[in-house]
Amino acid sequence: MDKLIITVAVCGAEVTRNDTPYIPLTPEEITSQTYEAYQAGASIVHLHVRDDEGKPTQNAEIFKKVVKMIRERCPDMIIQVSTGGAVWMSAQERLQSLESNPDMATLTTGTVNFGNDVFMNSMPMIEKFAMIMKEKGIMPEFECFDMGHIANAMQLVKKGLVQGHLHFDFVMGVPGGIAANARNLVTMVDSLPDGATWSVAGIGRNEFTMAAIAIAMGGNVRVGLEDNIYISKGILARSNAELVEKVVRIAKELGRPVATCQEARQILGLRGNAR
Ligand code: KMH
Ligand code: ZN
Repeated sequence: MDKLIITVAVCGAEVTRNDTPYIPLTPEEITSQTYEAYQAGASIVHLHVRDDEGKPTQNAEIFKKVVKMIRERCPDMIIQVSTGGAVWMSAQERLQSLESNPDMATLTTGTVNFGNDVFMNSMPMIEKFAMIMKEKGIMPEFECFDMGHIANAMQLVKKGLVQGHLHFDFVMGVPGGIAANARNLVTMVDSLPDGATWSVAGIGRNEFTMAAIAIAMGGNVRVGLEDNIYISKGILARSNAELVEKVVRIAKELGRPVATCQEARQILGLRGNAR
């Protein structure tokens, strides 16, 4: 088994201060919580940013500013920007984050109900996103909210729109997406091509159970306040680092070493240094 890659999804687009006072919103807060999570063992940051009012935005200048601030404090951390943004954003708006010169970016490979909303990702949109990432040399992480999204990702590979190492993130437990359980995870993992790597983002109360299953199976883990705001039942996590620390403890108990940023870069086939 490879060492465990931990991704921290620091703030996302949906969580507000009404949900938890600990959600980082400003560039300084996002950077400082990313730094703490990096020190705790996260090697990838899955990045969204917020505007002056704390609302989600894909504004290129804000992304550039936060990417620069994170690189200064976490020089070798893998920065993965979101191209998912928020459900109401246009494709053009979502693509702006790619201007911040990240190491990686998310590429959601299918449409999914998202609670009462729809997270729209038509095939032409997905192909356009993949083409732009390829042109810019940004490695995609396929975000799969359901089984069919894996097949769509493989269509991109077949068309030559994605080349090199393939890395998937299974987002499990979104209302409208695939349910978070071991049987579904095994089915998803079984349908991956040889050599691909994967992680799991268990949403809400599924975060740590799915993390434990993924660690035992040789996969990787995403945690963070974007996905889950509780450290244990009814108790708010006080920071992203606290969530990462819990994954590190579970991994230690299960005998799975945690990857450094350099090791994570090697496993994912990324260049050794930040861009
Ligand atoms: N906020 C969700 C609608 C991604 O970052 O690529 C989409 C999302 C996925 O968070
Ligand atoms: Zn996201």
